[in-house]
Amino acid sequence: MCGIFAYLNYNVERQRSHILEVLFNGLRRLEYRGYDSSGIAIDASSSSPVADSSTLHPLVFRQEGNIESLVKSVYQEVGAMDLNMEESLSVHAGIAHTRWATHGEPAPRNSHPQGSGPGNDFLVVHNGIITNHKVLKETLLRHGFTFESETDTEVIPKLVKYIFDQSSEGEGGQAATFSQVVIEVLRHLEGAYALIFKSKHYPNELVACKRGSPLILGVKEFAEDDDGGFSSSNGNPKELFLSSDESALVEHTKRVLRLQDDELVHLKDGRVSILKFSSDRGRSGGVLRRSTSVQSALSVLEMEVEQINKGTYKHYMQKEIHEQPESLNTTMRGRLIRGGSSNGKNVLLGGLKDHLRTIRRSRRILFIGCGTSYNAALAARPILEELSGIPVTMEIASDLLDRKGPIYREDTAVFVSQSGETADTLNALEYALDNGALCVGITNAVGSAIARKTHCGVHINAGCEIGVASTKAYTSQIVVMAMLALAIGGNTISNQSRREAIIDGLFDLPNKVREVLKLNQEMRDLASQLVAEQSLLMFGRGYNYATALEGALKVKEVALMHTEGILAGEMKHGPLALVDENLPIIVIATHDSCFSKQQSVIQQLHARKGRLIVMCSRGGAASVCPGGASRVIEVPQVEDCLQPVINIVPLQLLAYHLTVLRGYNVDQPRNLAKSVTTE
Ligand code: UD2
Ligand code: GLU
Ligand code: MG
Repeated sequence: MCGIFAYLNYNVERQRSHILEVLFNGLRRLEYRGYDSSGIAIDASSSSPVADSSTLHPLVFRQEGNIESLVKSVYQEVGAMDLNMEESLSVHAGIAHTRWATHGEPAPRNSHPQGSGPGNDFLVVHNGIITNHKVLKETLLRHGFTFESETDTEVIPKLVKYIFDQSSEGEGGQAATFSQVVIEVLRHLEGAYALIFKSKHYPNELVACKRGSPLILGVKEFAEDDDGGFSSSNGNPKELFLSSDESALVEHTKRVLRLQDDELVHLKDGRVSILKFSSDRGRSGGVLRRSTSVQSALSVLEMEVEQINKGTYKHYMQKEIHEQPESLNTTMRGRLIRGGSSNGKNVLLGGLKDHLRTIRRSRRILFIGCGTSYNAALAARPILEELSGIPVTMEIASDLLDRKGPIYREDTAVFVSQSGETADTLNALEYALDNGALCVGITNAVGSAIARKTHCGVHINAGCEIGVASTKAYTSQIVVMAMLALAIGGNTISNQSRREAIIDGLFDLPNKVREVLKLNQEMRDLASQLVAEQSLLMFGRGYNYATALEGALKVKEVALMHTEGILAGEMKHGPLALVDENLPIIVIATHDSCFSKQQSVIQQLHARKGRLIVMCSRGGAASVCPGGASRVIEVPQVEDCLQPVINIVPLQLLAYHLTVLRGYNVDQPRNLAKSVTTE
C-alpha cells in the first residue's frame, strides 16, 4: 500500500523550508512500501492564525517516479517563482502522498493531491479505492466540473467543492464547518479510503478520515501543562502529524492514535476533535447537525446518482455483463508486471506478498465459498493445482460446516465471497480460524467482515455489483485466483513459458471479453428459441466444468428455468438417460486438452438425437460437430486456464435475455438476495 502524510504546525514558528523538509522526510519514511509517484501541497503567501481564503494560495507539486525527483522539481519550481523559503510561519498545514496507481497510469496529472479545479479550493490525498467513482463523476460532469485525471480520487475534491458551494449559497445562515462538509462527502463514497482534506476556505485546518485503509494521528505538544488528551481544546503550541504508517511518525512523537474505521479528525486552532461518522447512505449519517442548505444540496445529488446508475442500460445485470472488460482491467491494474528484462513477467498481489511463503509450505489449499463464488474457485482450481503442486480441495461452505470437515494448522483456507458478508462463508471462516488454518480472503467489498477477519487476501476490485445475479464479480474472481496461482507457483525455469503465456493472456483478456460480448444479438436469438423450454442442460469438463455449473446457475436464478450443469465425464453415469430430441443441451467444447473427449461426448449425444448447442473456439465449428449441431456458439480462444472467463459471457447473456423474454425481474430474482447474510 502506498502512503499518506500531513504536517500541521500550530503556534510554533517554522520556516517554509523546514515545513517542506518535514513533508519530504515523511514521504521518504513511506518509501519502503513501494509507490510510483508522489506529491505535496503547501501554502504560498504569509499565513497567520487569522488568514483567510483571499490570502492563501495553495501550491501543488506532483511528480512521477521517486521522491528525490519530486524534491528536485519542487526546489526548481519554488526557485523560479521566488517563493520565500526562509519565511517563518506560525501556523501551516501541508499534505503529502505517495501513490501506487490503481486507476490511471502513473503520471503527474494522476498523482495526488488531487484538486477541485482551478484555484485548488479543495485538495485531497487518498489511499485506497473509491468503487463508485464513475457514478459520482457523471453527476459532477453534469454540474459543470471538468476532470483532469483518470483517478478514482478526483471525484472527492470535486464533490467537496460542490457541496461547499451549494451550502454557502444557501440562505446565508451559519457557514458549515470543514468537518461538516467532509462528512457530507463521505456519505457518497463507497470503497476504501484514508483521506486528508485541505482547503483555502478553511485556512490552516485539516480534516482526515478513514475506512478500510490505515491512518494514524501523531501529536507533539510543547507546553508544560499537557493534559494528555487528544481532544484537548488548548491552544498550546504543537505539531500535528497524520500518516498511513507509524514509521513516518516515530521520529516526531510517540503519542499516536490509530484512527478506527468511520472516524474523522478535525485539526483546527490547535485543537484535535475526533468525530464518528456513519457512512450509511440511507440513514442520516454523521454526528453533526447538518445545516439545511448542505442537506438540500445533498438530496439533489443523491437522486441524480440513483438515476444515472444504470446509464443507458435497462438493467444492472445487463450493465454489469457489458462492464466486464473494464472491471477486469481494474482487477488486474497494478498487479501484473510485464516490464524490466531482469524480473520478466510477474504478478504482485500486495495483500499476499508477506504470506506467500507460508502458503507454499501448506499441506493443502481449501477453496471455500457458496454459489457463484464457489464456481469461480472451481474454475481456478486446475491452474492452482498445476502451478503450485499443492492439493486443492473444494468446499461448499455450508457443507463443510454440516460435516465439521477436518481443517488443520498446515492448511491454507481461501474464502471467496463477492460481498464479504456471506453468512455460511463467514461461519466457515470462524471455524477455520479456530482450527488454526491460514485464512485468505478473496472479496469485492473492502472493509467487509470476511476481508477483516481473514489473515490476508485480495480485493478483486470489480466495482460495485448491484444485480443480484453475479456476473462481473465472477470473472474478476477467476482472474484474481489465476493471479493467485501465479503468485503461489513462483518462478521456475521449467514453468517459465507457461507463466508468461498466462500473463500475456491476462493482459489481453479484457479485449477478448470485448469480442465475445459481440455475441449479444446471437444470444438473444438463441434465447427466443429457448424461451418456452422447461429444462436445459449444460455439459462441461476440465477448466469448463465450472462454466457449465455457473451458466446453469445464471439461467436458473434469473430466468427461473430448470437448468443443470453437468460434468461431461459423468454423462454415461446417469444424465444420458435424459437425452432425446426435445431437451436442449449446451456443450462447451472450446479447444484445450479435454477437447477430444468433448468431441466424443458430442458424437454420443448426436447419436441419441440430442438437441445440441455447441460452444466452440472460433473457426472450430466443423471439427466439433461434423454431424451438425442445431446451433454453434463460436468464441475467441484464449489461454486454456483463462477460457472460463470468455465462455461464461455468452451464457450470462443468454440468461439475461431469457429472463427479459420470459418477463421476469432481472435485477431482483424471485426469493433471492444479493448477499446472503443468514444461514
Ligand atoms: C492496496 C490498496 C490499494 C493500493 C495498493 C497499492 C486498499 C484496500 N488497497 O491494494 O488501494 O493502494 O495497495 O499497493 O487500501 N485483505 C484481507 N482479506 C481480504 C481482502 C484483502 O485480509 O479478503 C487484506 C490484504 O491482505 C491487504 C489489504 O486487505 O492487507 C488490502 O488488500 P488489497 O487486495 O486491496 O491490496 P493491494 O495491495 O492490491
Ligand atoms: N486509487 C487512487 C489512485 O489510483 C489511490 C491509489 C493509492 O492508494 O495510492 O490514484
Ligand atoms: Mg484481513
